[in-house]
Amino acid sequence: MLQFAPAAERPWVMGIVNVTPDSFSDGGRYLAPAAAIDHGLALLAAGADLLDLGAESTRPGAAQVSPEEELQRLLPVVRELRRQTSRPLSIDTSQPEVMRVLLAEGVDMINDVRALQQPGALAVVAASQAQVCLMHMQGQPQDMQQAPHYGDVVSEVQDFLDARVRACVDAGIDRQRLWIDPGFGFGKDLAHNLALLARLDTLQQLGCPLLVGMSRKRMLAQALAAERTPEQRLPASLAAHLWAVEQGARIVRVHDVAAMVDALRLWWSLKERRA
Ligand code: 8Y4
Repeated sequence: MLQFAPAAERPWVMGIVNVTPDSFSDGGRYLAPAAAIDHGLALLAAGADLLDLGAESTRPGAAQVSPEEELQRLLPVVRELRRQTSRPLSIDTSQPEVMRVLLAEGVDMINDVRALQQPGALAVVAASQAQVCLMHMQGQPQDMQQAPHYGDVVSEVQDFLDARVRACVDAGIDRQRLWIDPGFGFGKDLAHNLALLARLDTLQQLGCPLLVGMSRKRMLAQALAAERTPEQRLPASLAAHLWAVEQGARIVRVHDVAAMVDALRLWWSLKERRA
């Protein structure tokens, strides 16, 4: 079995593949899978260690998608990528039925922004051998950015993730399969995001490896106090993710794989010199 980013190894780059049909194109239904497959293969060629495939838009304000629709989008993409690569495939989903079907297709990881809280999700993952990423979110994507509020954001996120780790272990999911993620931008304002990033090392106390994703997110422009389109956020993204790996993050979830791989390669060569 494939070792999943062990501690002694360099951090891994997870490439983001969106499998959402272009609503402006009638051909979306047919073209979307081919475009997503091509994009996934291109990210692997650019050095991605694994891919995260998602069909539900979890951006602030996005509408929900039925499990049937999610599967219709994801299945052809998962099948073809599974045929073409042995690199791990992660699925960004919260729906147990989507998890069940795609785990049977051989995916390696479930990346759930709702941390397996949907009824039935724990049991579906427990019946597999897959890795799972438990992410923190306050509220739901439709309303999460309206009024995020915390007393102490770091300890509240830590307590939530601790409770979800316990729920997983109680449901029969091996601790060794669990990843944790503070969920940058998910029901958090700039101050919350920066507090979590600055103190990311404290989440290590939970004993699970950390996965983080800040690629192209608004917090990067806000931190610079500057107008930056999502594509213009790359320099800040590289700095933020290098900071995160310095604090112990072991997988970074990004759009711009080639740039992140270069940045991490340099960072890792310096780490190894000191080892
Ligand atoms: C531009 C492009 C601006 C994308 C914002 C975004 C995370 C995640 C997402 C994360 C984990 C996103 C599915 C939000 N973020 N999964 N998923 N961690 N584990 N927004 O931070 O990329 S989607």
